[in-house]
Amino acid sequence: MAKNELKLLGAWASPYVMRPRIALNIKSADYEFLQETFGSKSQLLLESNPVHKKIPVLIHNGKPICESLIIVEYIDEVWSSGPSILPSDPYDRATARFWGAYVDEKWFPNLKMLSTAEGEARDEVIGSLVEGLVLLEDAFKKMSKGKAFFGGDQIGYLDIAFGCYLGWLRAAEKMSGVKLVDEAKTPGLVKWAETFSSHPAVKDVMPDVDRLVEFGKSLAAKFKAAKTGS
Ligand SMILES: N[C@@H](CCC(=O)N[C@@H](CS)C(=O)NCC(=O)O)C(=O)O
Repeated sequence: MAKNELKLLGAWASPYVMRPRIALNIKSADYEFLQETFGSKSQLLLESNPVHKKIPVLIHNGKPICESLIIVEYIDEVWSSGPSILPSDPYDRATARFWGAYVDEKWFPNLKMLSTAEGEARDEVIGSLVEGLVLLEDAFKKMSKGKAFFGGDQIGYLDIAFGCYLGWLRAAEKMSGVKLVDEAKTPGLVKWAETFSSHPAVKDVMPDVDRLVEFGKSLAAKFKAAKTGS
């Protein structure tokens, strides 16, 4: 049997790093978690991801794979005998990838803006975030078909792609005092978020919300200082 030496370059607070960690847990694959120090990049990271210089990077038998959702797909293909992550149906796969791209390209950037936006801009950001969650609620209804996850009975690609943001979503709610996922508008997502967070493949890698809040505050202070040059 081929050896499977696995190293994951990451950091505890990164939502993107959570993705391969959950995928590897689903496949029961052991790996060495090498955490980068915030604010600096290790030589191994620079060598392994010279294009983006970002985490996560999975190094499988010495070969680097970059970009979190590409890593998740790679894990699913290589550990094909474990529970499937991508749907087997091509249309369902395309739909899951569509919403995965949506959360990364449209939804999460707004969540990041929530901490710095003020006045009317802040209202707009909150409006866009809630609008996005309502779209995701609708996608959840269609994709889950009454089951617990976007992927049906089991955690799948979109559960991982969107669920990795739950820690930061809760931290953002706490820091801003705005409830974004609520029973009235997104009851399906409320329940899904609970089920997802307590899943055995997820619960140990889901970051603590208070720790994220502290980390978020220190990041915001750094960005502010860099902006004002103080
Ligand atoms: N599209 C990338 C995003 C990865 C990303 O933004 N990683 C952050 C940590 S959360 C990072 O490495 N940032 C360092 C930098 O931007 O220099 C993915 O999905 O893997």
